[in-house]
Parts: sequence; structure tokens; C-alpha cells
Amino acid sequence: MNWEIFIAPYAQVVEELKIKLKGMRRQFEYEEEQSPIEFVTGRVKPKSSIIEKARRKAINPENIEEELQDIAGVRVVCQFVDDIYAVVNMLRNRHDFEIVEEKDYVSRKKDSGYRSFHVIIRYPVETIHGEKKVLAEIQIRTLAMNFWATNEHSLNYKYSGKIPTEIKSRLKRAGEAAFQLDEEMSKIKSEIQEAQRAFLRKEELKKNP
Ligand code: 0O2
Repeated sequence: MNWEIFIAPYAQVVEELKIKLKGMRRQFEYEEEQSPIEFVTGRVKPKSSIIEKARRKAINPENIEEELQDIAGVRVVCQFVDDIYAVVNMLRNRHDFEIVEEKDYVSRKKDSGYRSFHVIIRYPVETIHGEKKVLAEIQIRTLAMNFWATNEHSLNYKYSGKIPTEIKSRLKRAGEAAFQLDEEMSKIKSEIQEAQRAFLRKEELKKNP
């Protein structure tokens, strides 16, 4: 298999989704509404990770495209927990892809302490040989959940998936603390948003007095 040819549609999907989701954020800005999207990132899973995950999950190489759902991955990071559900609803209302699965690890965290909402989509991408529908994963999480997941991911990498028990339990406590932080911030969301709106108005006045 030629790797570049295999990966090209996935790279295309990541770029298209990033543009579309960043566009949603900009539309909120233009309409002077608070955006539930703080920032958007995306990546194509590196070759070594695809091979490792396919091996770990005993996926037949012929079925990789159907069974590895996160070769194309986009991440939407939000300020508040309810923004996650606002983003999920917006995704549900779109007509440019089909949702094939939703995984709510926000209300039900994983054993590791991981929280995030995953939406698996089937996205039609135009190739030089016509349309191809590929799977992609959109992860939606708060800034606090993202902080936790990024750190846990680094530790998993460092310890090749076998994080020592002591660090594991610290990570679980840190996960709970991150969740508490999200809950506390949610309680003062309207105050924070009011302050942010006032700040934006002031910035706008500086640009267009
Ligand atoms: P990477 O390096 O981020 O691409 P699994 O069997 O749990 O490995 P599955 O069945 O594909 O994965 O689905 P799941 O559980 O929804 O996880 C897919 C992705 O979510 C992972 O991809 C991670 O990005 C993220 N994720 C899931 N669980 C955890 C976790 O406990 N900690 C962190 N930091 N991220 C998690 P990859 O391929 O594992 O990793």
C-alpha cells in the first residue's frame, strides 16, 4: 500500500473540518455572540500509531478504514461544560456529514479519569477518483479536560501505557480537580461571559472608534 495515497483523503478531511469548525467560531464573533468554541486543532494519526493501534486491537489490515475511527481527528476545545453539548447539537444539525456514533465520556468518565465527548462521523471527501466517505473523530472537551488529557497522554507515552500506580492515582485526583474546576466555572459562567463581552466591546471601540 502506498502510504501517501492512503492517508491523503484523511489529511483532506482534517483540513476541511478545521476550516468549517473555525468558521463556526468566527460566525459567532461576527454576530457578537459568545462562541461555544474556544479553539480547534486537528491531526492525521501518525503511521506508527496507526500500525500500533491496529495491532493492539487485532484489526485486519483490510478493515483498518472501517475499524480505526480516528485516523482523521479534530479537537474542539470549549470554555464551559455546557458548551460541549452546544457544539454536539450543532454537529447533529449539519448536513455535510453523517454521525455514526457518539461517545459521552463527559458524563461518564473512562476508568483512567478521561473526560471528553467523541463524535464519530462519516465524511464525504472529493478525491481525484470521485467521492470517498471516510471516518473521522471529533473530540469535544473543555480547557480543563484538555489540560488533563494532554498531560495524561504524555505520561502514557513516557511509560509506554504502564503509568506507575502512584502517578495513576494522582492523575485520577487531578481529573476530579479539573472536573470540580469546570463545575465551579459553570456556576459563574454568566459573570465571566459578561466580563468577556465588555472586554470585546472595548477592543472593538479601540479598532473602530
Ligand atoms: P491518540 O494518540 O490521541 O491518537 P481505545 O481502544 O480506548 O484506545 P477507541 O476504541 O478508538 O480507543 O476509542 P476511544 O476510547 O473513544 O479513544 C479514542 C481516542 O480518545 C484516543 O486515541 C485518545 O485520543 C482519546 N482517549 C481515549 N481514552 C483516553 C485516555 O484515557 N487518556 C487520554 N489522554 N486520551 C484518551 P488514541 O489512539 O488512544 O491516542
